[in-house]
Amino acid sequence: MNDTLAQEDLLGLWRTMVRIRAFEECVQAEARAGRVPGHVHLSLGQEAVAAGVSFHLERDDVITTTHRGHGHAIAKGVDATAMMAEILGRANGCCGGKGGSMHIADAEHGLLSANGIVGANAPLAVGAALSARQLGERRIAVAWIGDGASNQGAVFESLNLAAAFALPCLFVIEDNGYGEYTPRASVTGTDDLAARIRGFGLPASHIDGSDIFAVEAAARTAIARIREGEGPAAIVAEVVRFSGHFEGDTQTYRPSEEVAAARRERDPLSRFRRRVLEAGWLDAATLDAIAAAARNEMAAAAMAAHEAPSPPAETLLRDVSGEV
Ligand SMILES: Cc1ncc(C[n+]2csc(CCOP(=O)(O)OP(=O)(O)O)c2C)c(N)n1
Ligand SMILES: [Mg+2]
Repeated sequence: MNDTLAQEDLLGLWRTMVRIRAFEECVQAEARAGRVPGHVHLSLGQEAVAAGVSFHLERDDVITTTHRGHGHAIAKGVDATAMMAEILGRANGCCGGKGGSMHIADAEHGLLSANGIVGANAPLAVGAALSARQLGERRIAVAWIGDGASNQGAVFESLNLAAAFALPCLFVIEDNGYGEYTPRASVTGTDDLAARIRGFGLPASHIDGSDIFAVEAAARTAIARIREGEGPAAIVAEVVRFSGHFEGDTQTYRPSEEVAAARRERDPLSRFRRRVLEAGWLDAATLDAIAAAARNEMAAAAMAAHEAPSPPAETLLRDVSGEV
């Protein structure tokens, strides 16, 4: 136990991180075997941000996420088996197998949508925050944003309106240093994304997103402020994307040592494990058992998806705009 987190909290953070890691390693294997229709974008290496922020979210809170949103969805409570079926295009997927990785939605667990249009989910979160305010409901909205997306006009407008209207909205910028194959520094006028956000009139912290304790603490402060009705807040979390932009990306634009070093030094799971074992907060056998259970859960999810049917052809035009 540390000063602020009980043992069950620490176990919960670990469980969320290893479930995300196991889920995405399974998706990676499925993609490599050619069983995933379309692209998948993995968040391997970024798990601590999803787990640490979502630790402070409640079921009624809502999120909008990006093309790289599996971890955000799992951490928010979306069923991993339904997500796996969705990614593999099965009828029992959480969107009937017709949305796939980039369009996962599950309103019951507060995932309004993933989004393939970079930056487009930010105004949706602001709209959800405005509706919570107008309806007098306590929920908050979270916009997950990449460093590339943080240069989009739609994101600037979202930050501005959230600040102007003091809306209950959290912006989480996961700065993994790349937008597709382009280094952030080559297309961004400042290295200090948090300072740029503060210019819109909301507080923004800048943290090491590989350290779940830093993420948890920043989220605690930001979300407490939002729930108190004091307006929006932002967190800029520096992370390393272990995988390519999409699964199959050959990453020729990036030195291989960059990823190898990050896996050695900035793996959020190894860092957590080292810290809690050194401090004597948790024991290795418990951590290993939780990780093994997560791997079994995700292997079973993949197996179940393999056995499930594809959506029937007659449902092709159902659930889409202009439904027939
Ligand atoms: C409006 C728009 N422009 C461009 C693209 C192509 N695109 C897909 S992902 C991506 C990079 C996004 O980078 P970032 O926001 O940093 O997220 P990351 O992939 O690093 O998680 C781009 C440019 C798109 N999908 N939508
Ligand atoms: Mg990025």
